[in-house]
Amino acid sequence: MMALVSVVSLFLLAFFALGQLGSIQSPGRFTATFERPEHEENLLLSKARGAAAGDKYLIGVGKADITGPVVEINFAGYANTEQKGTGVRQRIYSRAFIIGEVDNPTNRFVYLVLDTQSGDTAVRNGILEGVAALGSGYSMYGRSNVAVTGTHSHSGPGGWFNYLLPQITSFGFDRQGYQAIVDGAVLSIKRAHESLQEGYLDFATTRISDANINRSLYAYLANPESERAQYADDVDKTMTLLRFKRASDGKDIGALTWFPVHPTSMLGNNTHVTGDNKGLAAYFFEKSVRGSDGAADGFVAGFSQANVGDTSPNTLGAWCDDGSGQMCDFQTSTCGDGKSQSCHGRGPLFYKLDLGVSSCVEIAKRQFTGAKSLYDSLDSQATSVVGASVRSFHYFQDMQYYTFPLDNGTLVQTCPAALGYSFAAGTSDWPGAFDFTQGDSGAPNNPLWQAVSGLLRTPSAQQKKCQEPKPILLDVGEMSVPYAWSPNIVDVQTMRVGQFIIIVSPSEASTMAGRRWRNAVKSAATELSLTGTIEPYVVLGGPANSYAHYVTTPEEFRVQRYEGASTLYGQWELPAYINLTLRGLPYLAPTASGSPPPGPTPPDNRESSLSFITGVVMDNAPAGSSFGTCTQQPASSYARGAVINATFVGANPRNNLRLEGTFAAVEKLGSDGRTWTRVLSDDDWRLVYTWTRTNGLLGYSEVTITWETNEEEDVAGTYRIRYYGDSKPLIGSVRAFEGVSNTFTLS
Ligand SMILES: *[C@@H]1O[C@H](CO)[C@@H](O)[C@H](O)[C@H]1NC(C)=O
Ligand SMILES: *[C@@H]1O[C@H](CO)[C@@H](O)[C@H](O)[C@H]1NC(C)=O
Ligand SMILES: *[C@@H]1O[C@H](CO)[C@@H](O)[C@H](O)[C@H]1NC(C)=O
Ligand SMILES: *[C@@H]1O[C@H](CO)[C@@H](O)[C@H](O)[C@H]1NC(C)=O
Ligand SMILES: CC(=O)N[C@H]1CO[C@H](CO)[C@@H](O)[C@@H]1O
Repeated sequence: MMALVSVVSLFLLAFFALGQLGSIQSPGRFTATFERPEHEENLLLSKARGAAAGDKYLIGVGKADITGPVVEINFAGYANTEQKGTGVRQRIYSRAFIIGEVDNPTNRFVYLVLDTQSGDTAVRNGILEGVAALGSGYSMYGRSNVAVTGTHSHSGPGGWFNYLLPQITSFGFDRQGYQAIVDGAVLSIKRAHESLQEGYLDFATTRISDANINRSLYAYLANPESERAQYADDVDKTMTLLRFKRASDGKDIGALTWFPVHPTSMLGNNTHVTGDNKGLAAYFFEKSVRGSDGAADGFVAGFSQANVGDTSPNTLGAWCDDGSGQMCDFQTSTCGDGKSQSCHGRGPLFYKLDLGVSSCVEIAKRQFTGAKSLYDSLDSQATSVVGASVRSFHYFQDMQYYTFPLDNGTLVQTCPAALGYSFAAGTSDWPGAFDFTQGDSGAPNNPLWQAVSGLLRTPSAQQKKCQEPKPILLDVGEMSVPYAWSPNIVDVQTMRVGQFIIIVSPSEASTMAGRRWRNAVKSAATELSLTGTIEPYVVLGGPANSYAHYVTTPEEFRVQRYEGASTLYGQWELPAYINLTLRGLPYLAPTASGSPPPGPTPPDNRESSLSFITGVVMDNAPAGSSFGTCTQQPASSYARGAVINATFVGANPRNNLRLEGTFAAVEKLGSDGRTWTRVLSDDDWRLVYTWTRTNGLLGYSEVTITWETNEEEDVAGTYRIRYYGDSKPLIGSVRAFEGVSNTFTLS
């Protein structure tokens, strides 16, 4: 127990990473059904008909701000307690896509894409309650037909998770950030609902070769050779784009894409909120079609995550930053010292030592460029969505000892959730801060961890056996004191419009796990004639609805790298997920009505969660100044390409999140010499807001607004920088204020 406790504290610093202890076993026999490999799908689609003119659906899109506290709260994703927000580079959003039958309002679904680490049970419950509170006009939306997916961004505030384990690095539950996500998601659904109109859907695919690589190739190679031989790549390179086109004037109202790549371009030492490569790709896309003839005002682009598990945006591979000039060890992702700490994945522009910003722009551009050129050629190559029916199903499944047959008839079981040893090491996308094989050099100063670390338990004999060959580090599925640490109950959900089927996964599926799952759904859908005589097309989105870590193939599981160690429910998790999805598929038949039994309700920890997150005490302006006073003015002139700073007497941005608004703005002087127009806001990647507490005792702080200008996007002119803040006195209510810099010219 003691040894376990000291080992276990290290997981705090490494949440989503690569394995440390590889154990090789010969791959088991492959059992899932195969269908057409990816490259053949492309051939098939390229032969398809021209755009639109499929069946008519009710379609709607909406987008809303979900940016929680941008300072002082730990970021979700890397599970690094040190990584706390200091500002915002780009606001984060919920994007809602609604698809329904024209005549029957109950046959409709909502697919949400949140710029967050994942979906979540607490957040999902909040969203469902919020939508219900909108009134009877919204009664068709509920548990069955709302999918809450996250892009898996690693660069936004955490603290909103339902379960204890991912709350630990944020010192517990943060209601403010939770509420921001819930309210924004509800608003995005409301906007999508209000925009519902008749329209058409079509889809196509493209190959994006240079935006992802496999960060766990060693595990991937454990899959049978005959299976691997069916695919040209060791990660999926296919992006699928689904277009929403309104019937009234043929304009596009939205595009929804699926492509697998970890949004870990922004590194574990970045402290500015962004949507990482997916959020930025969406920003580029929406900007590029805004004001164009083909797109409606309010066009929304969603960049949804796919089988992301073993993918990395660090396309130059994983290298040892120890002066050796070597790549990390292929099997263990360690360096010469046998540890993972100096092993870092390198993004395409890693040599720019800017916390991943440049690589993030590059990986976002690669996804955006692929999506945009596909979008521009849809009229000549898209497949129309046909088959007027829309269906979805959802039920909860307890994964503790779920017994089911493999394809060869052998009965197997899944297990209560547990994380293996390799979970603690981190991945080459961001290694653990300590090497756990060294033992802990001192538990981080974390009040929540101090409160709960004594509650760790050793796994039961049944659990140990069930999880083999995973050596259990954290027996989270058997720990429910003071409340559940990790989900044992998962959401099983799938949606269908015409021949287009969306698997909604609570776990990050590895490349091959995603392929097997899609293939199995495709053959079962064909067998059940779910899509009539039209060939089904299947995508997988997630992590959604809850966060159930990873799902690998059984062969990859046996290797126990990070992804296998994070496959919570044991080696048969993937075949179980496939079994559970197939169980629900009959509910997607055009003639089907009703839903499967709802299953057991997962615990809702919103009221019971611990929190050691302290609030804002007070803000003060130093003598001789007031809030918003510009203390460091920009120079009087700059050439485009310059970085422009203005610093103000500030206050804590947690006093008011300014949702749908902005903390920072660049204003441009009009040709009349009098009127100012806002040209950049928190929405824009190149305008950065940084908050620094300069004196905690007296409540002083400062805000620096940084404009990274460039030749391509900025025009010459006269500008000024504006800061919007809100201060909190020790006693009394929060007050809004503004500050503005001197004017300056850009040429
Ligand atoms: C069925 O497949 C599993 C997994 O490959 C294997 O462990 C089991 O022995 C097989 N059972 C039979 C009866 O072949
Ligand atoms: C952030 O981490 C990267 C990767 O280790 C490193 O190259 C960079 O210097 C770090 N930046 C800062 C500001 O610490
Ligand atoms: C899934 O498992 C159940 C047992 O839990 C079994 O009855 C059913 O046939 C399986 N379904 C498929 C499609 O394998
Ligand atoms: C601008 O401000 C940022 C944030 O405080 C700082 O990191 C950067 O060094 C400043 N740049 C210049 C050119 O002053
Ligand atoms: C981490 C790793 O080994 N990644 C490899 C994934 O596959 C590509 C080729 O497809 C290699 O170039 C990468 O090095």
